[in-house]
Amino acid sequence: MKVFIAGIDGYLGWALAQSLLQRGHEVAGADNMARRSWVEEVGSWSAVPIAPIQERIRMAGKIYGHEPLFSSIDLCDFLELRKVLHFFKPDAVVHLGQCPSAPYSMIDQSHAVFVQNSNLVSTLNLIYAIREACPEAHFVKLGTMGEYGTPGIDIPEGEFEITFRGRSAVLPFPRQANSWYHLSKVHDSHNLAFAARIWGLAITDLMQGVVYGASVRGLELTGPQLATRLDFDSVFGTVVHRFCAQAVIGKPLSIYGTGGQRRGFIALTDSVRCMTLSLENPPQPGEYRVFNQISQVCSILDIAKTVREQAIKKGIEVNFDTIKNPRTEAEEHYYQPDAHKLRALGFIPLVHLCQEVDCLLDVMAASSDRIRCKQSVLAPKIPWK
Ligand code: USQ
Repeated sequence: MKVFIAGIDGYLGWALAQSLLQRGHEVAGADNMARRSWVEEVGSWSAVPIAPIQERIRMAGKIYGHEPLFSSIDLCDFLELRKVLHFFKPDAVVHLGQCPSAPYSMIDQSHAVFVQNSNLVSTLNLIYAIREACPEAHFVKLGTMGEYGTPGIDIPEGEFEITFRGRSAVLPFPRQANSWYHLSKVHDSHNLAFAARIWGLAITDLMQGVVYGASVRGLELTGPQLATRLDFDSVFGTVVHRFCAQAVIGKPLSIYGTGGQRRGFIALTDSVRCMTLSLENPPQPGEYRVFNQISQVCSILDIAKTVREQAIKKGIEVNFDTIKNPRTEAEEHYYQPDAHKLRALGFIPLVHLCQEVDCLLDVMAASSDRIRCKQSVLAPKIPWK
């Protein structure tokens, strides 16, 4: 299959590209290196060094026997994007090329506008370019579990059956996102459902939970060319990575509020496997399907305890720091998302949280000098209000 990855230089994009190459798929990708500059803007860098994209692409060609076609375009540049899709004619397009940070979108007015503008425009450009250049292609779009928020009832996969004033219908499940970033994904979801409906595009919208991990089973993600980026700062680092980074440099784990917030989590290995399953099992033309992409649900306190348990085994002492929550979010709540559709395609989670935390602690420990010299970016500085 020919797969075009928008955002091939990112955390998920670079891992997925290598996994697809290893499975014998033909890969092309685009990236404008924005993720590198956003992380630099907030004063941080990846815990593991990563090479310039051209070096990464060359190395991928050497290792997997096929060099991905790479375009350094901005997804907001429709004319360039359209040219690339006309040239490559993919069977599938995966959109991983968005700003993924809730705190970044909450910095101020210009960051909120930037995140919603570039995220929404990139998706709209991709659906228009697909419609024109490769209307049969399957569009796999990365959404987020955060679209649903914490509604206090079970969370279905995208839609649910509702009875109102005596009439029943299957309707989109309400979205109650908690940041301008998460809301950008909500708006995307509506745009995608509409595109499938009017043009017959085949679309998969992945509601992914918090991803963690530095490894992908079956791949050697070592060295700056093959490793995928690993952020730990308070803006682009996600909670598992941040706790592991804090543990290895002897800082207390920054639990926001009570730590009772519950989320769906998934290891990088399993995220890549889920995306691959979606790609290899496309929907029908005109079908817009939503998958909840998580492998387990736990609280932030559970994550902190797991990091502490694994760290203790390595002789690392870990303390907790319960700090005032910079976000406006529920801290004690019901959280029960469905996650059946990917299982029906054959997904069985391979990696358990404690296994990958064990591995992450080793990776972070080997990078502790890089983390220590950027430790001022560990403390959260962006309040929601
Ligand atoms: N949290 C802490 N301490 C920290 C960092 C985070 O307690 O040091 C808490 C937050 O308050 C939040 C939870 O951990 O309740 C998750 O925060 P996060 O920063 O790990 O993740 P989040 O901002 O929700 O966003 C991340 C990715 C985003 C993706 C989303 C999936 O950055 O791209 O869409 O996870 S989900 O959370 O399911 O919406």
